[in-house]
Amino acid sequence: MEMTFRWYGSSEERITLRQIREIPGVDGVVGCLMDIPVGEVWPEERIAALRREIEGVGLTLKVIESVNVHDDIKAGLSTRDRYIANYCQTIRNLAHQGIQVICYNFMPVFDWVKSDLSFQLPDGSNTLAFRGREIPDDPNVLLERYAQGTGNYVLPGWEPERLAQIKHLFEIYRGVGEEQLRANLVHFLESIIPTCEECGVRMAIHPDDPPYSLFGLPRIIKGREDLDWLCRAVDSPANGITLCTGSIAEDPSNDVYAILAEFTRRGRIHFVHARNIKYLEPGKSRDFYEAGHLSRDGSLDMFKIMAALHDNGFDGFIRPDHGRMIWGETGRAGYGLYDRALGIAYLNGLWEALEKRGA
Ligand code: DNO
Ligand code: MN
Repeated sequence: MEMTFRWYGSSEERITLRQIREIPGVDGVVGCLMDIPVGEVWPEERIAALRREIEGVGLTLKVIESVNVHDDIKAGLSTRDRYIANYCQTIRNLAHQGIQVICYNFMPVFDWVKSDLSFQLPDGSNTLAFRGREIPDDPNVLLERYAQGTGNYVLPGWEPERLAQIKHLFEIYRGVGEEQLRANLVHFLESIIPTCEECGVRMAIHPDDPPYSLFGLPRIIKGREDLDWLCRAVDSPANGITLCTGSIAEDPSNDVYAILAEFTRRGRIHFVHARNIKYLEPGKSRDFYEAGHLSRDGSLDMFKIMAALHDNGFDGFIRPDHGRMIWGETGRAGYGLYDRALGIAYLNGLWEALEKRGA
């Protein structure tokens, strides 16, 4: 297992690489180039510069999150070929610079959706939450809410330039149901996986967050059956998964421990987002907030999560997912320094206990 920490790059971050280096038990940074427009090639010299910066403080850059997929590919427009060719070139450029895993998602229009970006917790901290009744019918209302709540921070997956064309985005998905979206994902994977195999890169799809349809848009990576379908659709270890425990568990009928165990055993989990969530009304709704990482703070058993990985031979990359905002920190929702660092200490502690248990 290699422990990592997501970092958006020095021009985007208040958190420094030196701070990340001082978190005990971090091996590497999960990096990205936030300013490359979706669909364009990531220039190799930019990747090399990022890698030099990260390696300069003694950390590694082996995972990228995300290389986003252009909506023309997801919607299956005839213009997709150009974007697929660009994606393949980005894969080659990343591979040249030592990248092993690329995280991506296949959610139409929006990446993750939450109703609250700073939901108050009794201990004084705040966190991301999802309350179904707070989700507006009009996604523009959500966009405005996000823009107000985050100051100058661009939320990953909610890039303003792209979402400015939200009407157009919804239009291109008209008539694209789940079946068509699946066909478009298969076309994408069949086009890129040979390149990945050639250059030793593994793709790792992030599950839908939340794992059910919102705003009438189709969603296809929601649970065990979808992941099984994905693995079979293009049967290569290069076609893998980012198992995000929080996202999968947002549908309480998903058995997150069994899913982790099965797909680790099948060699398809290349990257894990470990986070806990707390159901607000268990049995009544799917509402939740993102809790601190500890089992006792949320509804998931983080020991069982780490055990499912450990006992099935997980040897990929892992990172704490979102953290709460604590100790007065402000900034990009979910991506502060302190709570994610605490998450790392805890996850590493669980892992050490598992290693020493003397199985
Ligand atoms: C939210 C993240 C997602 C994730 C993408 C992966 O903060 O979990 O934005 O990075 O869905 O493509
Ligand atoms: Mn995640």
